Amino acid sequence: MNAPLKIGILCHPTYGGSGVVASELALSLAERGHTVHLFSHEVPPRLARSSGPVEMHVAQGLPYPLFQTPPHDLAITSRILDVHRKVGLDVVHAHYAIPHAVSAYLAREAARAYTERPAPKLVTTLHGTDITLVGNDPSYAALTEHVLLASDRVTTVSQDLANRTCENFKVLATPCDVEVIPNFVDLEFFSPKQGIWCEGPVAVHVSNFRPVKQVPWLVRAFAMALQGRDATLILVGDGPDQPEARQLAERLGIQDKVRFLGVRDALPQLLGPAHVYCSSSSEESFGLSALEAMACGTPVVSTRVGGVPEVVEDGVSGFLTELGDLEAYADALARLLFDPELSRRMGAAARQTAIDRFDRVRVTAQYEAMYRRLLA
Ligand code: GMT
Repeated sequence: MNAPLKIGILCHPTYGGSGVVASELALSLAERGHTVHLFSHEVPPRLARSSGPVEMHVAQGLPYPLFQTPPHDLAITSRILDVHRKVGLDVVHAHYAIPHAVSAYLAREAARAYTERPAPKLVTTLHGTDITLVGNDPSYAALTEHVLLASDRVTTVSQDLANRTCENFKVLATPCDVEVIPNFVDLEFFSPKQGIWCEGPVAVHVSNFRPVKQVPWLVRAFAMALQGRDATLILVGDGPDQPEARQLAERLGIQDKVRFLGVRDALPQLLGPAHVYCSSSSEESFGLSALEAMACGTPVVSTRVGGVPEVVEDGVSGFLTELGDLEAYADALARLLFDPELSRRMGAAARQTAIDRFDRVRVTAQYEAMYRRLLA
């Protein structure tokens, strides 16, 4: 039998997908008997709602008048070193390259230089905007490239993101040495459920309302899909584009049909009873919220971008439409909103896809196998 591992995981403590995946992975690895330490500058919400045996290290750094904000990425590095010196980590696994791959890289280098234990292996998992918008920006690109090259393993959450990583960072591309390990879902927590409180057809969307999610565009498409019929669009989450989406709903005269719920944890109760989940992003490396909806038995309408086609099968578990094609998107939305039998059938196929390809237990085993290969 394989000995349990000591694993350190770094992530952003947000409702964003990378923090969710990292927290769920930490819990799932702990369930398999490993000792897991999670490092962040706050407790991630997905960890907070669980009672799992993951040791949380909140590292914020000392506030000091010289700093605009305390450099918590350095505090995280320092905390990893403390833990490594005490218990000896086998692996440090950074989620989202900036700044976590850098924090983890510094910790590994310091462990190599100063501690008597073998240094931990460094794994970096890329989630999307960390290399498509942030890590490839000239202000970070050189360092991102360096830490990707220096990682013992780089993984991405979709094949599309692996391709884009190797296009953006050519040093990784001879041949492209990036492993694809897809995102996953807890099939017990995200399962078909009742619980919605509004009458009639329901479309639901969950996001951080950043421009890349195109929420105002979604409100426009929903208005177009209605054509005088009754339905509700439930918007879960919050972020910079929320005021614009709200104003647009008012301008289009559908403010009573668009409900802004803010950030919520009761996602299965909101996703499960909906007739359709809508994703309208201009870019999406995977689409974790869409997968969570699918696991709840809800079909998806999405723009055909990034890794989404690796998750949603057009015509089977939902519909994919070309980016910018408002009419096609509105049409797909209307088909699922106003045809309960189609929504039920595609929803069942969506749940089956989640079971067959994105089961949390199976994907966690893939991560564990990768750690063991590095340590062998
Ligand atoms: O950019 C975001 O939407 C948040 C970001 C994150 O890292 O928190 O999400 C990315 O990672 C998720 C988890 O792997 C993926 O499901 C999302 O598709 C991806 N977002 C984008 O690529 C825009």
